[in-house]
Amino acid sequence: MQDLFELAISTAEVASVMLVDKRPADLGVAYTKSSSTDVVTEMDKASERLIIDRIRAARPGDAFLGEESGASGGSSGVRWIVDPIDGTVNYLYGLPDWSVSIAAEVDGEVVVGVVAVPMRGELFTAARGRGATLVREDGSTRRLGCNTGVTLDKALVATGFGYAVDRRAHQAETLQRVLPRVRDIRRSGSAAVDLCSVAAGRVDAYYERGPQEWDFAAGALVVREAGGTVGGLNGEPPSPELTIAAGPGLFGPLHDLLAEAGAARG
Ligand code: LIP
Repeated sequence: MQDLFELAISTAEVASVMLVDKRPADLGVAYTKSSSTDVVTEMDKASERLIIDRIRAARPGDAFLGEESGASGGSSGVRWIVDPIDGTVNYLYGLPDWSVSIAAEVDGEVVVGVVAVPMRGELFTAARGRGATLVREDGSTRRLGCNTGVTLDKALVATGFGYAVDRRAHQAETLQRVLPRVRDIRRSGSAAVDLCSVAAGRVDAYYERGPQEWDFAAGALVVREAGGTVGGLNGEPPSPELTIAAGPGLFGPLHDLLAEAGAARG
C-alpha cells in the first residue's frame, strides 16, 4: 500500500504542476458531454494522459477508470480511479476550487486516496486504516478529523448540482426542503474538494446526486479515515444516485432529511 500511496501523491503533484504552469491564457472548451455546460478542456485530457501514463509506466499490470478515457483492464488486482480535473468549470473560469483526484483500489476496495487542490496549496491524503492528512505547500501537515456533535439544524452542508436542466430543477426543489433545516449551504463546484472539506471540518456534511466514482472515490476514503461516514440511501454505498458524507451522529439525520426531500430522485 505504501508504494501505491507514494505513487498517487507524486503523480497528483506532477499533474498539479502541469495544470497550473501550462494552463493556456486563452483556455477554451474542447468539447461538451452530457449538456452544453458539461465542459471538457484540453487540460482535462492532458492531465489524465499524464496521470495514467505515469502510473502505467510504474505499474504496467494495473487497471484504470478515468473520467475522460473510461475503463481499461489490468491483471494485478489494482485499479486506479482518476478525475484529472474535478471542478472543470472552476478551472476554466480561473476559480480556485478544482482538484486532481486519484484513488487506488485493491481487489475492489479503495485503499489509497489523494486529492490535490493546487490553487489552495493543499494535498489531502488517506490510506486505509492509517488516517487522513492535509499537507500544505509550506510542508506543514495536520491529521484530519470530521466535526463531531453537530445537530442537523446547526450543520453547514456542501452540495452540488448536475448539468442537465431537468435534474437541476429537481435539485433546486430538493434544496428548498433542505435549506430551512440546516445552518447553511455551500457549493464549491468540486465533489472531491467538498468531501475533503468534510474531513477537514470546514463543512459538517456533503450530499449530491450525480457525481461518478471518479469524483468521489479518493475523497470518500479521506472522509472515512477522518472518522466520517460516506454512503448512499438505505445502506447503499455512495453512487451517482446519491452520495452523502457526514461526521459522526449527523449522517443519520441528514440521510433521513434527504430521503424525505427527494434528493435521490430526478
Ligand atoms: C463536478 C463535481 C461537482 C458537481 C459539478 C461537476 P466535474 O465534476 O465534482 O460536485 O457539482 O457540477 O459535476 O464535471 O468538474 O468533473
